[in-house]
Amino acid sequence: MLDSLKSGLRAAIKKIVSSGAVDEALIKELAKDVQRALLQSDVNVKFVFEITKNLEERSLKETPPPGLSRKDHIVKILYDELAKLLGAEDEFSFKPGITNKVLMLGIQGSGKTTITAKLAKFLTKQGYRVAVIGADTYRPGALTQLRTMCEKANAEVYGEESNKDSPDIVKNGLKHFEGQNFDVIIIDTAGRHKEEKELLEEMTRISKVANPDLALLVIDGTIGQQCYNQAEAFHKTVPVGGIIITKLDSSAKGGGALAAAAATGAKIMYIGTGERIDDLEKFSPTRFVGRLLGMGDIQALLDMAKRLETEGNEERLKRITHGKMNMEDFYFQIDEATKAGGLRNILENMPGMSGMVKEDQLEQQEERMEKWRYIIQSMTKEEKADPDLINASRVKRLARGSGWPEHEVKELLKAYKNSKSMMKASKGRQLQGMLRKMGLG
Ligand SMILES: Nc1nc2c(ncn2[C@@H]2O[C@H](COP(=O)(O)OP(=O)(O)OP(=O)(O)O)[C@@H](O)[C@H]2O)c(=O)[nH]1
Ligand SMILES: [Mg+2]
Repeated sequence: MLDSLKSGLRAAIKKIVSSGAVDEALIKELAKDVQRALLQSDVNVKFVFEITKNLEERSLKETPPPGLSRKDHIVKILYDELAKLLGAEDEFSFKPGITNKVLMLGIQGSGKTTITAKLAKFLTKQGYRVAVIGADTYRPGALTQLRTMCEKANAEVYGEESNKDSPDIVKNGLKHFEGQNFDVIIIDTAGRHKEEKELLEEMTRISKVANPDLALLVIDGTIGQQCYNQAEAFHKTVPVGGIIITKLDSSAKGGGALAAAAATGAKIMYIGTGERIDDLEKFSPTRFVGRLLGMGDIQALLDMAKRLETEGNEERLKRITHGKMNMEDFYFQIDEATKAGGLRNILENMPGMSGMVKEDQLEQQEERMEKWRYIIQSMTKEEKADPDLINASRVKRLARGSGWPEHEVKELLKAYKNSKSMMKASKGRQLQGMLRKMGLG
């Protein structure tokens, strides 16, 4: 998926990471590389320039937060700017106590019928009562296709084989389902390729009858740049409340996804990743961009950067880097580094960090953390503030209190002392340095 964009962006990042010092020329070069990669993947020119302009300006102006190197910070900015375009994650907000009407929009073959069935199943599984209306009077066998697919979702389909008046079918369908306490009614519509004007007019008429609570635009992820105009045209006709991109399992260019989101201001909510009824994924902008940049889910790194940015932690980092770390600071450090579920993945893929963290080491570290958590909990306030107080008899007490043997307590104290003195020596500004000093590298 998204191969050319992926390789273009990754090459750009690699250049940054493998360069010597970061200077203006290098940042400008990065912006150019990113520009080229995005344009080649059919992202709309306007957005390409917006992204790269922000990337350049922010990279030159902003100081990296404590814990992130300049290079990592630039990568984070690139990530931010791409994710910003896609918006935050969006979820259905169906109103309780009423029947929410969802109108599907999209051109021929975009995947409306498939998505209708996928959503019917997905929402039913979430506990919603879902019904479907088939209002495609163009495609031969449209209703049969819809019924066959919706059978797998156990959703009732209303349709009229011989009626050619789609707004009329919608009206009759809504009447048919009235009073049956459905939470959601999904209306599958026709798509026509060439006669866009007629299609949009038909959607206007259906929309008047249906008065939808949500119009979902279904876009074929393989079509690239055309996405923008298509999305814009639909949005002008019936305001689009959410976007679903289909066929992202094939060799989609993916830039179109960015473009469609930008054209309507609506969020991409779900993606179709195959022809089977369960091939529906919730769309996550962070994961999408993370995948693009080859960093797995970058969210954990961002969360950490955010945590490190907060004031309290700055104090803490000052203490740590000045060799004044106490036991709680020590614990905080390892905890940050070992929020490994997400971090593991990120560190592996993070520019400049790949190969640094080995799987079994992380696992060992997680186990050790678990023990240390108990031991530290058994310490008094004074001991936490000044671990040097912990003499042989206190070690015995801590071992008893935590349920771990004495040598584990001693190992914790040794790791703490090591870390403290090495931090002091290195002034450990960088996360990378931090991890290595703690024995993770
Ligand atoms: N690989 C893949 N194929 C898909 C996906 N979604 C839909 N398709 C296929 O794309 C084709 C068109 O899908 P439909 O759901 O019929 O599209 P539509 O928008 O209802 O088409 P019209 O009714 O003609 O407007 C079908 O062959 C689907 O199996 C997907 O996520 N991945
Ligand atoms: Mg269809």
